[in-house]
Amino acid sequence: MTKPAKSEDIAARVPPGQTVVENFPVLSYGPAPRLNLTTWDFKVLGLVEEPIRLSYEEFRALPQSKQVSDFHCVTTWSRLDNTWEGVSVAEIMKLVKLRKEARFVVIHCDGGYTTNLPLSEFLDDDVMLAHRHDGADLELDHGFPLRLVVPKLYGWKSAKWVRGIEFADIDRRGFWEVRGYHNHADPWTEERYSFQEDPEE
Ligand SMILES: Nc1nc2c(c(=O)[nH]1)N[C@H]1C(S)=C(S)[C@@H](COP(=O)(O)O)O[C@H]1N2
Ligand SMILES: [Mo]
Repeated sequence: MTKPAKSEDIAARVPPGQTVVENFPVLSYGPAPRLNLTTWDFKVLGLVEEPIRLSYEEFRALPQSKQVSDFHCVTTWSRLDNTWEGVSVAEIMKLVKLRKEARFVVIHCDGGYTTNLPLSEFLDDDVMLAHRHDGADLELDHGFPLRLVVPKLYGWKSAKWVRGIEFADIDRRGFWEVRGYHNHADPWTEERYSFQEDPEE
């Protein structure tokens, strides 16, 4: 058995204004999109030399990895020690050649949700495309068959029902980023709302 973590160790992992939950809340704008795995595909497009399109079988055949990370939703819940299984961003990047102008990423989801992040943060080694959580396939409401996991940023960057990754030279705000949420979303500095953004950036 693993030694129980001391409460002060746990406290150091919880960003300001957050409360740890043991359950796994569902936070979605609208219902889960209808899923059809026979027509499902995953695309990498935008500023790459050759865009790619993978079927569900092709995506599931990619090399797998597993990571444990904490998850922080801007609505103030944090869920610690999530075990995610899926495909690392490094593995996806082996399939394409980025153009040098690429500096930002837009994640496209079934149902029209999008989110944006800087290329450097997308390429962080803890970012992954997950299809399993805590030892089981993702539930539909948690993003099955595929979601992004970005542990260092608030949960709305961890897009569910991902269908495409687009590389761009300019930053385009995603679904929540145009509706008042912060463009960057660092939970440790409480980058919650867009009015907090530095107008110089
Ligand atoms: N496609 C899509 N992805 C999404 C959302 C959404 O509404 N649609 N909500 C985001 C928000 S605000 C959070 S906190 C997390 C919540 O993930 P969970 O529902 O698995 O807890 O998903 C994010 N990804
Ligand atoms: Mo959220």
